[in-house]
Parts: sequence; structure tokens; C-alpha cells
Amino acid sequence: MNPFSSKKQVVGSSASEGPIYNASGLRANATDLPRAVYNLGVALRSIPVSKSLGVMITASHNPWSDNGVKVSINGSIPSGSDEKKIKNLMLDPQPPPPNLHKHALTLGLDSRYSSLYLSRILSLGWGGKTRFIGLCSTPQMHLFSSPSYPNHKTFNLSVEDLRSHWTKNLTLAYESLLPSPKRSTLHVDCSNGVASDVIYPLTQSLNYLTLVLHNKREERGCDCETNLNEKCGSEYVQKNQNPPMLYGEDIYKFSSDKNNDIWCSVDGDVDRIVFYRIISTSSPLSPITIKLFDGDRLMCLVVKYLKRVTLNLSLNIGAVQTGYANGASTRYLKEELKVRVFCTRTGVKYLHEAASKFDVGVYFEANGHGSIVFSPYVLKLLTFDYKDEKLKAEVKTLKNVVKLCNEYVGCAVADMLLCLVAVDEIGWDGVESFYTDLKSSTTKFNVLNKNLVECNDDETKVVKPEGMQGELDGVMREIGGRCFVRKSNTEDCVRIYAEGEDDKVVAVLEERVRAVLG
Ligand code: 16G
Ligand code: ZN
Repeated sequence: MNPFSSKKQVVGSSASEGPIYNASGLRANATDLPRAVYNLGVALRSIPVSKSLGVMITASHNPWSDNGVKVSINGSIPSGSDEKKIKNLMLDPQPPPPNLHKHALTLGLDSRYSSLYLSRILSLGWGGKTRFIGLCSTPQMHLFSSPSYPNHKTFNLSVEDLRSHWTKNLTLAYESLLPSPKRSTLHVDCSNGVASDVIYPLTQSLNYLTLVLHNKREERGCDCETNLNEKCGSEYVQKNQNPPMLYGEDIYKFSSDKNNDIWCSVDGDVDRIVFYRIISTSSPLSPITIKLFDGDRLMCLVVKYLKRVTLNLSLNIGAVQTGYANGASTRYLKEELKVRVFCTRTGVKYLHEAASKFDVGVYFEANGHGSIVFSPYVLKLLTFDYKDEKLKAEVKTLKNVVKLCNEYVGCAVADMLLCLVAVDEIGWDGVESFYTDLKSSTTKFNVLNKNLVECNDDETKVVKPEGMQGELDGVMREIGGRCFVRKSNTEDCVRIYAEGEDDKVVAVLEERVRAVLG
């Protein structure tokens, strides 16, 4: 019998199981979270006391009514034995051991109304010292709780000091990277979340860049809580290829034919970014649309820039993507930019780990999570004093790129500034002409038990049920294009990805994959 035969029924994790902790943390409807959040606080007591811990209360790009927790251990997303420990203790909670940690747990939150309450519950479970840093982005929480951040152990920096150190650092790095001081403007859709609080100080400190913030949280008070990520933000813009809804503003005034403004959208915890132009169409029903520069394209932009500014250092630059990366971007990276491309399973943690295998590893998900990871070898190279003028200049540039990037998780603000530097020479039209996107669709397939699907390491091939991949291969041979199925880590479903030369191929491919699944 086909294991997917009862597919129409969606079965979530049952109430007794509770929300599951996975590679991207914890996420559920906020009302289902208190017990799990408490247990997570308790679980963190078991992490070795030598490590610096941080947590962020956020559900990222998800609706206002959800919430969740992201954890940082020494600045990074938990992995190895730490991750296992947390996972096991979340599945099988134990009586709280005494909290022996001398250093405080750094605790930040996004703007969701449930975040403050859940942060208190997490502190109760943790039962030790807490350094409350209030509203911040996830990448800021990772940075502020990392061993590399100034005074992370003594904590004698106030939250204001931390923020202004961060703002100054980004401003200095960005302005040193600009080839010549040139005034420019960028519109930022803050998704009605914490992004406006995080980015506002930069609007005051940047000398050449004017950031025009839209969908700011604070302007309209708490009655607009439910607007968080609602028809706006990076997830909405990227998945729907639509301009964001602008709350309290008329978007049409930004869409005249002559208007060449560049926009970007971030998400609810400011770790994703996509860029776009808003353009008018001749369709009376949807008179405006966007030209999207998604994570795949931004990756090509960043890799192209890095290759150019490190020509003489000749570093091993690698690109890390997931199966969802548009095939045209993969081809461009391999054939035009001539870098090695590595495909990994979905989730920032896996991309980040894979990127650290290169001298300079650039990773991006199509949805806008991305960063650059520099190897210890490269960081060492940057400490040498070079006589050669070209090398000297390249090292200076690379030092500022390192300073700009968040070394622990991708930061939408750092990526925003980096992309603006990288685009300076070629312009956004140049970025648009890199390649033409293949058409694609990502859809859900509801199953009784998503765990019946097992995939290979990079999640592009089904290993179980046996024989299924053979059938999918047959479909691809017949129809053309590319497809894969994988179980979602964040929802109770299997996801289908189909990609091809035109919409028809994609539609047929998707239909045939559905037939294979059940
Ligand atoms: C999470 C991941 C994101 C991934 C998405 C896929 C992090 C911080 N976030 O949001 O990278 O693209 O899950 O969701 O790792 P899926 O497994 O439901 O397709
Ligand atoms: Zn996010």
C-alpha cells in the first residue's frame, strides 16, 4: 500500500508531544509554547559552564500569533553534543539540575506581544543570571552573546553601548568599503517588526546612504501588532513575487515608470533580506509588480565582488546553496564565476557549516538567509603586513568585509550594506543580467506521517520509501526540468519543488510528482 494514501489528513505533533526543537530552534503558536520554553530554559543549564549562552524569543517571518526561541552557544547555532543534549532534554524533560553557570544568559526579543511573557518563562526555567538585552535582531543576539564581543564576560557594556558599538562598526566598515563617497537611497520594508528599532540608529550614523524606513513598528502603536509579516517582509515578497503592502502609505507613488528606486524587505527577526524594484505593469488587475533580487542572485553578486577584490590573494572561494536555489544561479556560479558550488540540506545551520569548509564560503538561501564565512587561514593572512601594493589594498578591503559580516549567522543589515557595496560598480541592471531565472514552484503535500519520507544528505533525493526516487527520476527524464521532495522541518507536510524552462513544464512536473506521492 502506498504510505501516503491518507494524504488529505494533516496530522500535527499531538498536544502531548508539544512543539519540537529542531535545527532552527523552537516555533509554534505562542499559546502552545510556555511549557516548551520553560523546558528549554532548564535544558540550557546542562550546557558546559564554560560556554556563553544566548536566546532570542522570535518566530522570525511567521505570523504575529506564533512565537519561538533561537539559541546561541558561543555565538553559533547549537550543533554536535550541545544540540543533541538540548533535543533529548526537550523530548524527555528531567528535573532541573542546579544552575552552575557563573555567566549570565543573554536574552533578546522581537516585537511580538507574547515575547516578553515568554522571555520571563525562559528565565524561570534557566534559573540563573540573565542579561536582558530587550528588542534586538537574532544576528545581534548571536553577536552580543558571543565570546568575540567586547566585554561579553564582564558585561559592563550597557545595552545602549552594545547597540551603538554595533552601529558604529557597520557604519565604519561600510563607508571604508565604498570606492568613493556617493550618495544613495534605499527603501527598507521593516515588515512591521523589530527591524525599524534595529535599523533606525544606522539612519542617523550613515553619511552617504539614506535609508527610508517603511512599515515601521513604532509609528502606529500596539493595535498594529497583527500586521507583523502580514503581506509584507522578505518571506511575503520573495514567495509571492509581489511588492509589500505599505501600511499608512500609498505604494503607487513609488511605482512610476521613471522610478528606479531600490527596495529591500527583511523579516521579523532581521536575518533575511531580498532586494527588488517596484515597477508598473499594463495589467489593470495588478498594476504593479516587482523585479526581485532574491538570495540566489545576491549570492552571485557577493561572489562576483569577492572574486574581484581578492584577485591577487587567489583564495578558494566557495558557494553554498540548497536544492531550492534556482538552477540558473547554480549554472552562473559554476560556469561564469567559476567557483565551486556545494549543495546542502535546508536550514541556516547546515549552510553555515558547509561554508566553513572553504577559505571564503558564501552561502545564501533563495529566501534571503545568507552570509560569508572566513576560514582561520584567511583571517591569519589578513594579519600579515604586505609590501605589494595590490595585496595591501586587497587585504584592507577584505578586512572591512570581515568586519561587516556577522561571523555567526547571516545578518540582514550586514548583507544589505555588503550588497550595496558590491553593486556599486555593476549596478542593479548588471545584477539583473547575470541570468534569467528558471520557472519554479514550491508547494505542500499533506501526508499522514511526513517522517515516512527520508532523504539523502542534501535533501535532493528520496531514499525512503524505496523506489520513489526511481519514479521521480523517470518523471524528470520524460518531462525535463528538475524536481525533489523533502519533509518540512517547520510544518507537518512534505514539500515539492519543481523547476523548468517555462510554467507549463513546472505545472506538469508538479502534477506528476503529486501522482508519484500518492
Ligand atoms: C527555517 C530555516 C530556514 C529554512 C526554512 C525551511 C533557520 C534560521 N531557518 O525557517 O533556513 O529555509 O526553515 O523550512 O534555519 P521547511 O523545512 O519548512 O521547508
Ligand atoms: Zn528570520
